[in-house]
Amino acid sequence: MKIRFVEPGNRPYKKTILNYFVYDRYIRTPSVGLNTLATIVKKEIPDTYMYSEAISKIDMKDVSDADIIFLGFFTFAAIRGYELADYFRRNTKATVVLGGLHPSMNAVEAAEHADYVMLGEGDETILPLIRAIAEHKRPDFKGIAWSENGELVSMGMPEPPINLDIIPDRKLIHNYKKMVGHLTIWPQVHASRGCPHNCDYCALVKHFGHRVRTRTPKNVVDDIKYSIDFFHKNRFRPVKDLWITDDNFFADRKWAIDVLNAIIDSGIKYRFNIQARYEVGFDDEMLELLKRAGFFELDMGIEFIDDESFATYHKKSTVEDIEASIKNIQKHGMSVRGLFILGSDNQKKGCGKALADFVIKNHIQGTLIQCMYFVPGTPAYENNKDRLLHESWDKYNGNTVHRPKNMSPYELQLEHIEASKRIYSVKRLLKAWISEDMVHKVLFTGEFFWHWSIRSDLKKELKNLPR
Ligand code: B12
Ligand code: SF4
Repeated sequence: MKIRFVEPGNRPYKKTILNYFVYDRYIRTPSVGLNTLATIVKKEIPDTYMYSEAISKIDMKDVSDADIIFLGFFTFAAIRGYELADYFRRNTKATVVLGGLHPSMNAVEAAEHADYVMLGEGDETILPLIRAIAEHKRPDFKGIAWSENGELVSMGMPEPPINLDIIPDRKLIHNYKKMVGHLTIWPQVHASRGCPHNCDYCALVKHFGHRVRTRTPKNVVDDIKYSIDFFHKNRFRPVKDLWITDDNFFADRKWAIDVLNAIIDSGIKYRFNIQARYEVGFDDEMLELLKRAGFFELDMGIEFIDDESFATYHKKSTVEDIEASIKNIQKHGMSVRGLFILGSDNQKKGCGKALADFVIKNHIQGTLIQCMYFVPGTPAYENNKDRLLHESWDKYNGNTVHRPKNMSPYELQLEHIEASKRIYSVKRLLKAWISEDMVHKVLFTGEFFWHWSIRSDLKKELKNLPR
């Protein structure tokens, strides 16, 4: 049996010098989730391999005689995902299966482009599905859905997997080793799944659930070691930075402490960044451990800079707490990257400038700004779906895609551009070179050009937005 995994790219890989420096224009980091599933399958089916359009073209000749083709994607890559799935169904004899967050939460839509849609996480249902297909049996068990006469037949969500101790085999991804010299590709490790919170707009908590499930500290450390080795062995790579991508690493405090101690005890000398809610900024013991383990940056899902917006979307935060938390993290010698949403129902014209002022005032040393969007399956979507401008999913990557309450879509896009322009001004670039440490000089320079490319895309979209 021959199995191929394919990760569609929002902007499929194209050979260009820009790939070395500019990250978002050509999304570069391959999916850890799909790589995890390929690793599980490879243990039973030797002829298993993966292509990610983040880093290479798909070898269509190789994929064309596969027995099963699995495609996995998030919302921003859904249009390309469906295009590839349709192509494979037309031009190969393979059974085409879609999975991942977007197909799982939009099964009715996804089932129109596939033989099967896999719901939820897939780790424990993928091998039973392969066996059923091999035996020409209907996979009528939890976690599988398909379309029959235009209607969705769904077997329901599967139980979330508990044993997550799988180290993704990076060698299974075509050309990955060759591409790790690029600065825009970095090692990633995902150590836990699930979050106890309930933010209205969050698709992740719908997909992974409230129950926090963790990998053993040893397995996490082994993955970190392997990942660092994969990136540095026989490769020149000056930048050392590994991203722990968990949505709420600190939700299980005891486990988080065990993982940090395991990193320290392992003697790994590397630089890490990690996603975090603001509460960790009040946990001095955790901050000290993070610093000792080599963490230099906390990526904080701040989202809004006004308490009214937090209340509207049930995000348990206050601006006062966030600012105090940032100060304490900085006091412990780490920097903060802010992840923000613009365009809440409480925001008005001028929110772009206000966001930039907040970032500058609090010395936030990196940002990701996203215009508000609502993903099917979330409470925010149910309450606001009639306000979405379209379902061109490839534009759900920072652009305005909804009608904000207090400004027009065009105006919101301008606010996003304004925030980015103020934060990443030439004046601030020069200032970074005078006053920041070497790591942040380099980071700010990279982000300066990255935001330049983001703004150029945001400007292109302006003509399509209602004024
Ligand atoms: C790493 C990451 C990135 C990386 C790489 C993405 C990649 N190739 O995977 C980079 C930095 C490039 C990135 C960029 C962006 N990202 Co991002 N990113 C993440 C992050 C933090 C971790 C992804 C991860 O490793 N997850 C862990 C693995 C285990 O989960 P998984 O991939 O979902 O896979 C599991 C299951 O879903 C399932 N599965 C997956 N595929 C398949 C396929 C089959 C067939 C089956 C059966 C099962 C299956 O099995 C896996 C194991 O159980 C997620 C948050 C998150 N927790 O997922 C956000 C996330 C994916 N990003 C998000 C966003 C919005 C973006 C940006 C648009 C941000 C921006 N404004 O620029 C950009 C998109 C850029 C573009 N080109 O358009 C959103 C997407 C929301 C959505 N509805 O899709 C997320 C969910 C964050 C959030 N808080 O909402 N991102
Ligand atoms: S805290 Fe983060 S991961 Fe948890 S529900 Fe809210 S947005 Fe989602």
